[in-house]
Amino acid sequence: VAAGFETTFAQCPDESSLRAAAAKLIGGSGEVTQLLKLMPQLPGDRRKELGQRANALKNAVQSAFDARLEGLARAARQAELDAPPIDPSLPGRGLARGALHPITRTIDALLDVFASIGFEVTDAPEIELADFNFTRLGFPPDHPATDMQDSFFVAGGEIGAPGVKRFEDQVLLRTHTSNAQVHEMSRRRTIPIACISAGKVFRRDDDATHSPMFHQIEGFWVDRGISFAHLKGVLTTFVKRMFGEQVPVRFRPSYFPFVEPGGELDVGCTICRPYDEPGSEAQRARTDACRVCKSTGWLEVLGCGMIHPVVFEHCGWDPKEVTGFAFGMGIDRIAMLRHNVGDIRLLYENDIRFLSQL
Ligand code: FA5
Repeated sequence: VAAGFETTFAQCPDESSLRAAAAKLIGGSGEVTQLLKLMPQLPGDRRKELGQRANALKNAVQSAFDARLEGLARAARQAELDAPPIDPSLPGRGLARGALHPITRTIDALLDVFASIGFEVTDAPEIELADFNFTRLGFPPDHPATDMQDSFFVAGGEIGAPGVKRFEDQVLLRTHTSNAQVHEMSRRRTIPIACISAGKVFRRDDDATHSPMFHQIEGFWVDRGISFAHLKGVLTTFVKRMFGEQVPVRFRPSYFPFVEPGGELDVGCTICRPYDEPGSEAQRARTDACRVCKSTGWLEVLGCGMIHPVVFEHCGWDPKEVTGFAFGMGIDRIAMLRHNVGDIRLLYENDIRFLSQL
């Protein structure tokens, strides 16, 4: 019975054949198990002796099985360690591909349109003196935007810090890209000047349509004889290229300290006004229900106007010799419209599940 089990176990090449061989001996109906089941039928004096031997055999089989199982596991581990470290037959892990942020794509599209009209792309600082952000643009010192409540002043850059005695010497995060106008007009001495400048701006705002950091694009054109007609022509061309030929445009009067006259430009709501059926019943119903334009049918896109004579004087130009127009718009709003995003803050949470949908 059970002769040569050590040899049998040693010849088993893997765990499953070893387990099968052991089951033939010490499994539920294995040979050694059967033997043990016979014990109660033996006469008393033989039972003790044979019982001890059968149990010793069972323990020997179990120990041989355990030893071989451990030997097989050790050999498998050693084979793993001895194998080449890389398995070139495994499929590779895909690399996640990055993409430009929707705000960056919108900035690129806007700059492209103005560059194609002939505007030069320029940069202006995000950390700025109140002089360039407010004073030279003709903001009166008591204008609400100049207040601590509305703008982020840089620590150590407030009045009272070393070298900061006057309002205009204070340092703040720029509240709009209109500082680009001041830098370019103060730096350059030849006309024409036609520039476009995009970047981050900062205000103490925070809700679904206002973020403390957002993006603006500023454009301006200075030369002899620039008129409001040039402003309308350039901005209408821009809107048609950006939003489509059929989109309606309107100019409304508005106030900014650095332009006179000043205005705002609205485009027909891109959500509720399809332009093939203007004025129809169906379109009016859609506009009445539209939350994006608050049922007005119009979306405010930018502020604009003729550069104020005071700004020319502050930047070293004679307003009797040159005129110009300027405009500034919020880029985030345009990105929200292009991608139908309801909350501006989603654009800055960098959640890949959101961004990958745009
Ligand atoms: C200005 O900032 C002027 N500098 C624009 C200008 C330039 C007018 C040149 C005339 C000539 P305003 O404060 O309205 O204007 O801001 C312009 C746009 O920025 C707004 O229409 C809006 O789209 C966007 N905007 C303003 N505040 C926020 C905010 N907190 N979050 C996101 N977008 C904002």
